[in-house]
Amino acid sequence: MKEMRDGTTPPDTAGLRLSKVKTTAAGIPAAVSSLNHGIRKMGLTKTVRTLLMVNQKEGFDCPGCAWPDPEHRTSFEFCENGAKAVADEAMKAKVNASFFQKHPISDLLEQSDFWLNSQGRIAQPMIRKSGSNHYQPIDWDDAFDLISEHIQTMNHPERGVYYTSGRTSNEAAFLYQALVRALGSNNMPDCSNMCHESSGKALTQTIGIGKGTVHLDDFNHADLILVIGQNPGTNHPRMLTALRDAKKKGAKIISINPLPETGLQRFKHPQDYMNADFQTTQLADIFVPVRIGGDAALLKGIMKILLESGTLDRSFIDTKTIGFDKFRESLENHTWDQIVHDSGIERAIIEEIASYCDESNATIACWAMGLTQHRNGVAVIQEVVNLLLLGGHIGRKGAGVCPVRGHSNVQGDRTVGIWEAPSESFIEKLEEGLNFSIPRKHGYDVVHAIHAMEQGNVDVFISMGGNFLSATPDTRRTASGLRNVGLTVQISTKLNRSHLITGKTAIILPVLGRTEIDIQESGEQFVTVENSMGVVHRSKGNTKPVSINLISEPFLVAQLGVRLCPDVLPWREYMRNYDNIRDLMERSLHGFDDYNHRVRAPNGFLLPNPPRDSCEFDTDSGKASFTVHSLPDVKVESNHFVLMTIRSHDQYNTTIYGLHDRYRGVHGNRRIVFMNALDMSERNLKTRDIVHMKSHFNGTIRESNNWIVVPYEIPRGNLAAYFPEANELVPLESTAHISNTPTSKWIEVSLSTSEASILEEE
Ligand SMILES: Nc1nc2c(c(=O)[nH]1)N[C@H]1C(S)=C(S)[C@@H](COP(=O)(O)OP(=O)(O)OC[C@H]3O[C@@H](n4cnc5c(=O)[nH]c(N)nc54)[C@H](O)[C@@H]3O)O[C@H]1N2
Ligand SMILES: Nc1nc2c(c(=O)[nH]1)N[C@H]1C(S)=C(S)[C@@H](COP(=O)(O)OP(=O)(O)OC[C@H]3O[C@@H](n4cnc5c(=O)[nH]c(N)nc54)[C@H](O)[C@@H]3O)O[C@H]1N2
Ligand SMILES: [Mo]
Repeated sequence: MKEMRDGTTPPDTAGLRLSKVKTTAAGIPAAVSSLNHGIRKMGLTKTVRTLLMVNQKEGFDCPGCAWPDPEHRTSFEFCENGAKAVADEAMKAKVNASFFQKHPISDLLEQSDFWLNSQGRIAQPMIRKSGSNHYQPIDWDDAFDLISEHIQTMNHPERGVYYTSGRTSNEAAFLYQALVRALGSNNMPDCSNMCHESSGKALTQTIGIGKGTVHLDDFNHADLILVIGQNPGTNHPRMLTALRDAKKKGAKIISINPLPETGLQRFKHPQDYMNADFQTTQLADIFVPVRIGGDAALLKGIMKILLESGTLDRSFIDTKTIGFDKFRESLENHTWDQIVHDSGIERAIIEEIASYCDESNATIACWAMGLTQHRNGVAVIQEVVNLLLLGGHIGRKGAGVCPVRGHSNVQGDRTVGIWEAPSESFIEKLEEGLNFSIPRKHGYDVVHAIHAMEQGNVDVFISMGGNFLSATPDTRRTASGLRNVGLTVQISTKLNRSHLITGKTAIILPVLGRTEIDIQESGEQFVTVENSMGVVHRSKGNTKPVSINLISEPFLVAQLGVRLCPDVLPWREYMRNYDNIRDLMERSLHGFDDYNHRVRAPNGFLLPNPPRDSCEFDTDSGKASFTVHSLPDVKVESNHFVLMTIRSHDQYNTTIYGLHDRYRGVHGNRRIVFMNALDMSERNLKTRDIVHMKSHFNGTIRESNNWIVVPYEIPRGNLAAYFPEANELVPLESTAHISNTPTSKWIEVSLSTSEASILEEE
């Protein structure tokens, strides 16, 4: 047998087309693109029927992002990229036994992520037996028995690892964590470890809750909205509507980002054309092209000015916070030279931003992966908190922190217990409801799980959704770790690379998606989810499942429960009627009183949020806390670059819908490295030249060949490439302090061409 690919994506450099970078987001092209994706994958009738149920009160929650729904909804509560997510899930093509018979695993590994995903919905359970190069069908019962046997024969409960991606409903996630804890471990890494973990940690320490403190309506009352390290035009398109509405009411918007992302320039809501409104709205008042990793310096600069000449909210600082004096002193240690150098932003611009901050009576700070995936991810978010605390912008209408979540239920999954490091108060409440004792020892997060696999300490790995191989850092190492595992189980909807790089035995369990009708013994079921702003609401699919062989995630977990620990919970009751799961959740979680009743309200209900509700802080001191941080070291070797890995407009994380990064003008190929034109000419590089990249970390080197250079408006010394192709360059050990999140936005790299290594050595 020929040697299998190592889990990285094939480095194909053909087919690239470049067009002009777009300056207006959404508009007609977005509406056309939604329909195109839908009709191609689902057909016309299903497209119309499905899209009209997205985010409706009686419909399903969009599997796209976690942006909240307005109270008064139109029939058009989805965006271009939400429509793509829906079409991608509800597509008609199927991956079944004959597909796997035709395609050996070694061949599938040579295909692109785009090709793998376009093959269709996985339609029946499959098994790859040890040593085989093919998947073959397996019955559901046999699959459950085999998984249970593997778990029961582990030497220790900690040899099992149970990953969760963020689409899992509250009900499925709650049962899953109950099962894992009944088995005796907290080994529950999740996608959040690679995503907003830094936000959760930063906010819990400073304001006593690991979530945002604003509501959608706060956007209507804000004077100033900071959008830091986030590309909403692509990743949270419905946020642009909120920004536009805020703007119409007079809010100012500042975008802090190394790239001039299109969505933050001009915006046109596709629906406006129906009202014959052809105006576009300019969103960002100031675009601040910070250098990658320069946000901490920039924020310190802004706060230095505010402390010297701004108006502080003294009564808020005195009564609601601690640590102000130390914080004030610490800012004196940072010189303007360093601030300007590290941020890459001139002092005059920093002064302008500070004056916007000073004039605002209600500031919202939004951020996403541009802040969290850095070594100082926790610290830099705490600088954002410092900035808001100076003006009393937490617990006030129109103001607060707004970490914009990714996966549509990633926040809910954490709320209901998908957490490798649960707090004591969480465990105590859980024990009250579940009636068995919960292990205290913290489990593995994502990075620790990969280390454990590398060391041969994992026998069983179960993945509730997601694509662990491609989403995690250091692809080759993760691949060899996964290959060490005895049994890997992927609970999935679509084919991805984690089905191809597996443990010795591998099982694929296909499940119903969000869009599909879920019928159990007691009738049609709905599930619940929590959006980015703490609203818990229902989600109910309305399309016929793509295959009769699919089961729901809650049903699947309960089936494992019946086999693995039949006596601890009445699992069959949970399969029969999800209301029974929700009753159990009500007894086991804080804030879920009267769950079954309250979640049936048309807009769901709000979870408690002390900072927002009553300006109270559940910290040791009972106050919000200023924190002091030194500036991160942003130096790299001369002639090295800092690389960030970003999403294109045509992907959902590792799911590649298509090859058009429309706003950035890149089409037909994803193996791109964006570079400043001056950096290119200094190195004699032309557009479309092929370069090789090496990443450097603590004396270790990772190599990735064949990247196409594309000039772009990006700060000098910075580069950008797409996730997940560039993950092979992210060192497993390079993680954020405290949150342990991989530093996917800060990778030190050098470049070379095939002809010469001058680029590196000069
Ligand atoms: N269509 C679509 N929607 C999605 C997703 C998707 O893949 N596709 N993914 C979902 C998920 S799970 C998540 S977490 C979110 C992700 O949403 P985002 O965080 O918006 O996604 P990224 O592409 O990772 O973009 C990060 C942004 O940070 C900027 N950036 C990078 N480094 C720095 C820095 O040092 N400082 C600053 N200020 N900016 C920086 C980049 O230029 C980029 O604009 O989107 C969610 N929604
Ligand atoms: N270099 C780099 N790495 C990153 C990031 C980055 O910016 N740069 N971002 C990180 C972030 S923010 C995140 S959140 C992670 C994402 O990591 P994951 O959540 O693990 O990855 P996804 O690509 O979202 O997972 C896609 C797969 O989920 C399955 N799926 C989809 N819907 C369902 C469903 O309803 N049920 C089930 N059971 N399965 C389903 C499909 O099989 C699909 O192939 O990646 C992280 N990795
Ligand atoms: Mo994410």
